[in-house]
Amino acid sequence: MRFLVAFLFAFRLVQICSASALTLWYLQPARSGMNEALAIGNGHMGGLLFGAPDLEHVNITEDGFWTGGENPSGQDGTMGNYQTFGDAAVLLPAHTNAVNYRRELDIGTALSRVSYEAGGVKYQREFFCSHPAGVLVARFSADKPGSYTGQIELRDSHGASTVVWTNRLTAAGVLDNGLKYEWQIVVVPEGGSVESNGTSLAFSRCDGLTLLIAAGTDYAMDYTNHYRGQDPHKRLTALLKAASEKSYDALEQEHEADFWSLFDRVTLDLGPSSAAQRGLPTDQRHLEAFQKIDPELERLLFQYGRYLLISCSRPGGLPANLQGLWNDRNDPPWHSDYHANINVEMNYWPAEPTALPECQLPFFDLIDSQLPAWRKATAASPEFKTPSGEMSARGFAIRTSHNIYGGMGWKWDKTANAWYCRHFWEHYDFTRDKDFLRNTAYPIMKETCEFWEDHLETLPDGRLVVPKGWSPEHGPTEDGVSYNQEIVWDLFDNYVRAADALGIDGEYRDKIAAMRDKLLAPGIGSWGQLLEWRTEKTNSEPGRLELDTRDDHHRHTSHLFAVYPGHQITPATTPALAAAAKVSLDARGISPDSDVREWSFAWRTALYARLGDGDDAHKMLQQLFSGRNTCPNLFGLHPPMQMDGNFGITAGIAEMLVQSQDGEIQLLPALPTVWPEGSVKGLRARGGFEVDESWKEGKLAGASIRATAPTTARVRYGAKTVDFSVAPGKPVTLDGSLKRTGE
Ligand code: FUC
Repeated sequence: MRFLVAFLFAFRLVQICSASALTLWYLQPARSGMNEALAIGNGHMGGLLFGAPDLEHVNITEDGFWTGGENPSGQDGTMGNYQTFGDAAVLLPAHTNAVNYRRELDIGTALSRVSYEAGGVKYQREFFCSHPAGVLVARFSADKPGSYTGQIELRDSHGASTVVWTNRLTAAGVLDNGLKYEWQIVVVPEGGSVESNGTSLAFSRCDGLTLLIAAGTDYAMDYTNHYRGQDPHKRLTALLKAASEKSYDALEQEHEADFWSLFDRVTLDLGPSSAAQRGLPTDQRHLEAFQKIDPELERLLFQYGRYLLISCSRPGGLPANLQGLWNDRNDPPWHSDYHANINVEMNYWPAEPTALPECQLPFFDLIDSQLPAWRKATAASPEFKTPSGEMSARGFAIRTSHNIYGGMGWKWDKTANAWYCRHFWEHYDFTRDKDFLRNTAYPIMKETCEFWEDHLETLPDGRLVVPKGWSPEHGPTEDGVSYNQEIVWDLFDNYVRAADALGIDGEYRDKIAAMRDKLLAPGIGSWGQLLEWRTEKTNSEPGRLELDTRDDHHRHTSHLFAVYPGHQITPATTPALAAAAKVSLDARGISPDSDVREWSFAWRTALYARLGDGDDAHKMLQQLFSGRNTCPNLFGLHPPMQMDGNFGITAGIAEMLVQSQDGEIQLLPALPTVWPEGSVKGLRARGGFEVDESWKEGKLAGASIRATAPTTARVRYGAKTVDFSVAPGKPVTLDGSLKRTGE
């Protein structure tokens, strides 16, 4: 038994030491929520932590808390907004003139802490948001007894009054759309006393306090019941009862065990930073890293995307929206909604390659729950008359924005339906979960193929085009836009592979394969660029960006979808188109006074990686550290704050290290010269593979390939390839020349 305790202690020590390098830390409290506060979440409920000594406030959100409804008009202004519950406030009037202040978020353990000294007392706060317990936990402790006197308020953002009962504060209400919501704070004192003082709880001379917070609504991902389920009261009360019957340590241990079961699947080492860099608070450090490479901060940025995805997207909940899970206002930018023309897809780019496949399930669940409303809206829209003039009868289309009630807003994004299908296919391709493919992915992929079978138009030369498409958010609406063509190609190609994997629908599979091969492919323009539209533009929209010229620095690189996330254009299989894509990508540029945004850099990191250019990929990554593209809390900054870049850069870094879109596992396909040595463990590759690799002096030092089922693998490093069989539990290890070792 003693050995086990010693081992666990040592293990925890190692975790804390390695985790400490994965810590965001600051020497002052947060002033603004979305830009400075530190985020914790359990996939459903989230907290933003501000950390002021005399007033801790925890902004609370929960993923189903939306106004709006099915919004049949499709008007952007009537689709509703993601809401915030408001703030749990802990007022500590005596905690002024604090010294030795530090606030931190340790993403290796998903714990946030605040420490300071005031009046000769050392104070500590610790916060986490537990997935297993379903509550947010905040613990206040001190090195002297009786040091906590103050009050706790529940500040509801919709003005609901607080009901106070012994050690519990509750606020509940109903939004204009009929959604019921409730949140509760239970206070567990250590010593001292807690009593009601009308609409808040007063505590006096406590040695410490633990707050347990739960929040929820009666939202349900169920169209047939108008997206309503059970009143949240009983569920929240039960969660808090169960949590209050556990010790703080027990709650923390079960939280950390749950978090580590996902987070610890992938470790990354990009080499050492300097002691000077490690000694900088994060709000200063990231600005320096924009100028001078900081490998440990780049590693933290990679793991931050995984931390945020685990914290805001867990099975049973709703997917990450434009702000992930967090939101401190009831009229957030772009509704804090799901944008279908790059943003929500980017949120999920890291899920499969960085070993978080279950974090993508909420995206599939939401899509599935919205389909009845989306089909209805599409069938009713004159925008989707078929070439023969019929109203759309099969499948669905999506507008650029959507909420959680089947409601959509702004312009239709013609091929977002096919882009969403790519995520279902990728989940299968990485996990090789045949049941998921058969029961979940294949039906929506086939339905969307049928939609495009009905809607594609045929040019006189027999090539197929998407009619009246648009390259998001600039340029004309016209037939044969590259973005639209590439996404439908991707859908058809993935559908063919899905039908082959299941061995079904051979006749329809052949029909779609033939249509795929007839799709108009993107062309190459006069200055060697990949054409964004069917014909090269020689004019520019009055007052807007140049189109199709070297001065077109638009934030979107939609015409490069086929390079990433798609796989139609690769240096190996389509060298001319890949070279043209590079010309277009280089032309988009990185000038801060252009239209480029934080998520643009994430996408461009992945694009350069796919084109085998590690140094330019790293150059894009480094842009993210500038104060123009990243907030002090390392959230992406559009502006305003937006989270897709946080997820996208994690995927982009993974793409620099391992790729698998060409039917083989490519090791170090885009290693930048600024990462001369390092290692990564646990990345996933299509085909059900897990990949470890290390490198020294910029060259592969070794790799280990594991499989979740018996299969064969082809591994590539540079011009060399090796083929071998892999079985579960029998990893294949290779040296830097791809020679098998350890046999
Ligand atoms: C798309 C982008 C914008 C922004 C918005 C949320 O419209 O073009 O830059 O990211 O989504």
